Amino acid sequence: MGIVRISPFIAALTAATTVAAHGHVSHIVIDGLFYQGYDPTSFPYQANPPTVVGWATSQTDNGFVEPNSFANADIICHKSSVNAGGHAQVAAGSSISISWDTWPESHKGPMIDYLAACDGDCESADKAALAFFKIDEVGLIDDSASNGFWGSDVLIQNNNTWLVQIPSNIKAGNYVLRHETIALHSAGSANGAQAYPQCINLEVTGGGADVPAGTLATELYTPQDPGILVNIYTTGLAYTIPGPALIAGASSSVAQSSSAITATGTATVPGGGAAAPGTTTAAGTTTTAAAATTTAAAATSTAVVSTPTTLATSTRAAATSPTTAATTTTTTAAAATTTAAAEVGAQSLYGQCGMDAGKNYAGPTACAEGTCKSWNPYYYQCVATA
Ligand SMILES: [Cu+2]
Repeated sequence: MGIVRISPFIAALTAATTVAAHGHVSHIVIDGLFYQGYDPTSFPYQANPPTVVGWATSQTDNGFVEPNSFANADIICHKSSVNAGGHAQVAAGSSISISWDTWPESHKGPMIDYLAACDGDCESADKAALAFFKIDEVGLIDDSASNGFWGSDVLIQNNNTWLVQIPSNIKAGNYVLRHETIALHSAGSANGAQAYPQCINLEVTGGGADVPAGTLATELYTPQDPGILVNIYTTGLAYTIPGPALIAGASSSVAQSSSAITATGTATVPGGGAAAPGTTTAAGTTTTAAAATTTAAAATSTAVVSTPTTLATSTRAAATSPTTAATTTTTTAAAATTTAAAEVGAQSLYGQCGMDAGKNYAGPTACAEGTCKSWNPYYYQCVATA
């Protein structure tokens, strides 16, 4: 919630959900590389927060943007957003796994993803000029379930993770990914919907020639849209997902699954290479007992450098060549063997550790190297000790 409502009547109606924790995108995974997102609940209080791929916001309470603000800048990349200092590289046609730290079951609504091309680096792009085109949308899936089964329910079922495919037909370049859910539990009242936009800087490689037309974020929605002002507590609801139509070549959604993390990526900063705290070298074994799959990963991941166009061409050419040197071997072992291996000893760096909330993880709880960090209730990982 985060909003003190004026009407006592409405306040009483929504009181049951006011204690639920909202969330934010804690990290993304691209081709096994883990990139930290912006944590609005802790970074604003740090003297030197890390440079990440997620846009900074001022919403320290994990709050939302209300429909009455849909025409102002808060709707672009959340409240008082500031460009992310770095970006992650992704090949057109491949998928990005976007993980929220948590999401309340009561906050039902669509999952929507947009891209906006940056004129130059996204780190310095004018957010008010970003024109977003829609690449993914999932709204009401099944109205027969109690209060419906929504895109947000799929997110929760997939450990608060959403998989989105970057269309293969778009032109290579720098883009802001605007990932969003709109909670509709109070949307039957005027100004009751809650938008939670989350922005990430991407450098899309490969791709085609398409340069889709976009819409300014301040023009995506109005408070009166049928997908914004809507009572979801009715039967026979035909829900209309707000915003423009999907672009040609976008899949409305890809099958949701979780992505294995094999190494930690470092946000790339324009002209500077890897962001602090520097290059990460991973060498270890990640064992997922439930899947009976052992992934041996030895990867050195340094995200690709993008140099501002103000630098000399020769410098740019040198700087934009990939510096990632990764060797990843995946072998599928017999379940008995893998499980036995998983239950003894401590987890290696970048492997899963700890205990997940669903108790679906049966691997090592301790880290042989690094410390066990909780990214969300379902995923703990051995990360390098700072
Ligand atoms: Cu809420």
